[in-house]
Amino acid sequence: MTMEDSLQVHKKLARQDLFESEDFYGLDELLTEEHKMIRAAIRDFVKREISPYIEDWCQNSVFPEEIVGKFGEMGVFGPQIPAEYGGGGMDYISYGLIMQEIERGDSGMRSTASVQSSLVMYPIYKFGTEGQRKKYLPKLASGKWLGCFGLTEPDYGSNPSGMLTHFKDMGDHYLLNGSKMWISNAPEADIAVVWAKDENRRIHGLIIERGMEGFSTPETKNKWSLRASSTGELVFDNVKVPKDNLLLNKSGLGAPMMCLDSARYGISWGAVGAAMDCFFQAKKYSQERIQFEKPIGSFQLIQKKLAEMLTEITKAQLLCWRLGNLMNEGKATTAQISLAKRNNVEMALNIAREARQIHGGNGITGEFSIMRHMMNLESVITYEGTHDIHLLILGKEITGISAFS
Ligand code: TGC
Ligand code: FAD
Repeated sequence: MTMEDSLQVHKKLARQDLFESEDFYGLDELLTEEHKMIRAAIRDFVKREISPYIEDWCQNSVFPEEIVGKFGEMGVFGPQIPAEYGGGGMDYISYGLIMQEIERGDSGMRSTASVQSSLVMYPIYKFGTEGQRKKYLPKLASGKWLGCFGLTEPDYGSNPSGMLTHFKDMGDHYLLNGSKMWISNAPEADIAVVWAKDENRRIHGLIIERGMEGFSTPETKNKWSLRASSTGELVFDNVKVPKDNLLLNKSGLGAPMMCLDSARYGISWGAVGAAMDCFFQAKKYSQERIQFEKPIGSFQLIQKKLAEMLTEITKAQLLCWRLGNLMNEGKATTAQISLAKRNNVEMALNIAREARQIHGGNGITGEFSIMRHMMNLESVITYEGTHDIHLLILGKEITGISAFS
């Protein structure tokens, strides 16, 4: 077989998704049989339903709407929500493993899942009335409906407390005006959990349904990142919102921030998935690619890259496992979650960059998932709080002094 033939075979195999995970520190011993079964089921699903198509979806910037129903059938939506509302009633380690496996396939697919679970189902479950829970959660869990979360505005990203979107009490309804931008799932969403200020400038969550007059969701085009996830704006032009759609049980910035704690936790695991995929491919490529009549994996500089990748992935896995247990005990703090999100996303981005180098020219093509992960992770390091915002959250925790105000 010539080198060209061998590369062609390798490319076909990459599309087939032969991924196998490393477990360098025997972390599987820390998981229950149920955790391992959930992970295996989602890994199998990703290999079957995402990996064969994801390059085409991304190259053509297509959000595969049919994935929403499939995620619902797989129990990907609301794994942490009680079963009586259609959720999975699982623990936070299971939730993390699901995010890890989906993001191993693609960060954009994980975005769809984490927005639905942590940013739409979670606030409705946590801050909604029983009527709202029963009306929305089963449809969201099954994937019949897709939701989105509107916090960021054109002029208020890292500092959402300045938001301008507002509503007025009109007696029998609220009147909502304003706009949100950079909203994952917006163009296809059936409902949006939107954060807006009342007449006393207090922040509340409202459930906005597609079809309400004055509500539109223009798509954000020309992204180089998360191309299989759809992103858009939410525009509210005198939208009449029924009073039943207010999330009654918590107000203030703390409400959306609690949702972000849950989503950022999931991203900590998801980023490890993307890193694991890059490492798997880099290791395989380094064993197969011949230069100077030897596999490139025989060169010390390539071994250094691989050794450092495995070290960082192992440390991040341990961090996730411990954080998952703190989440299960209800003890995880915002700063602990920031540390894990910040560390793990940067780790994954660095690994994607190193893996791309190991692939040489091939690394820039869609034949391998590396460049796609790398571009996706540029969004992941920005959304749910930028890398530097998480550093400042940690800075405040350490010093007791806020750098924001
Ligand atoms: P600060 O003074 O720190 O806090 C204001 C009020 O909020 C409370 N709070 C929390 N409560 C519960 N849990 C948390 N994690 C909380 N964080 C803050 C806090 O106690 C206070 O309450 P009160 O009653 O005393 O008023 O706020 P600040 O104005 O200094 O702002 C700092 C902050 C926290 C907003 C900033 O650090 C930050 O996190 N900015 C980042 C914004 C962000 O992450 N946006 C994400 C948008 S959603 C998204 O990106 C989805 S992408 C999804 C995908 O596709 O996967
Ligand atoms: P800015 O806040 O303008 O920040 C610009 C730069 O300034 C950053 O480097 C930041 O770290 C830095 N900076 C800001 N303040 C400080 C400071 N005090 N000290 C030091 N540096 C600072 N939002 C939603 O509400 N829902 C969604 O579903 C959603 N999905 C998204 C999907 C994608 C693909 C992307 C890219 C974003 C999404 N976002 C979403 C928005 C995301 O949360 C914001 O982009 C993010 O919070 C940063 O806000 P910004 O883009 O306005 O940047």
